[in-house]
Amino acid sequence: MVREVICLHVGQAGCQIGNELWELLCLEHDIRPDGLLKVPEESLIGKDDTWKSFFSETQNLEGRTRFTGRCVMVDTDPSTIEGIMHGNQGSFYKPENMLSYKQDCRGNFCEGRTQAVEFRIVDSTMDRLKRMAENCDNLQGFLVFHSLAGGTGSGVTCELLANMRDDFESGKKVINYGKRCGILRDERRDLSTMVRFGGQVLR
Ligand SMILES: Nc1nc2c(ncn2[C@@H]2O[C@H](COP(=O)(O)OP(=O)(O)OP(=O)(O)O)[C@@H](O)[C@H]2O)c(=O)[nH]1
Ligand SMILES: [Mg+2]
Repeated sequence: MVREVICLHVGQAGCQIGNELWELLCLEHDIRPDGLLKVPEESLIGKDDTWKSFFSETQNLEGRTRFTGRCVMVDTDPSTIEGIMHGNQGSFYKPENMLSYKQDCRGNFCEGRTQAVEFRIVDSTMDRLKRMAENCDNLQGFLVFHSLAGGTGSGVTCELLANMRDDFESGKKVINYGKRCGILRDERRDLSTMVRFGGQVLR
């Protein structure tokens, strides 16, 4: 049985690394950037389908199976998502699961938390996550990708994780909740964010 995993990508680093990840996953599983299979559909019959944990299936207008990532991408800065949607892999994602807003949080954790509430980023993201979770038969958990230095990656993620804990953990829908891939690149900036907001960022 497929045990679904939902990926949440937050902020520039989270979304860009996510885009690279999906490109790789598609290559590994013979899926074209537009979500259609490179191999005949019949060749998958009877084969192990555990790889479908990461992909959801839909039908295109011609009745062919089309795969799309079980993922939500969110960034306060509109240019990240725009870049991804205009890139190679753009047509692979469902547009309604790609959320972007007006301007970034300038590496400020508090700004991230403020925007998350003020612009209802948390509400919209949770809505997408819940809808995705409802379409799963055996949801295994979430993978959350975000940087620690960015204002969106730290602040918005912090708000989202609090909500995800409330909404998903109690119903035992999620067994292995919230594996987070913190991205550390610019060490000085990242460390200062962690020191300042350590208790809140790294729960
Ligand atoms: N590995 C990797 N690191 C990245 C990438 N983009 C940004 N970073 C790193 O992420 C940190 C900055 O965080 P960002 O993700 O850009 O910030 P953000 O979450 O968009 O937040 P704001 O822009 O402040 O709203 C820096 O350390 C960057 O070096 C990327 O594509 N790959
Ligand atoms: Mg940004």
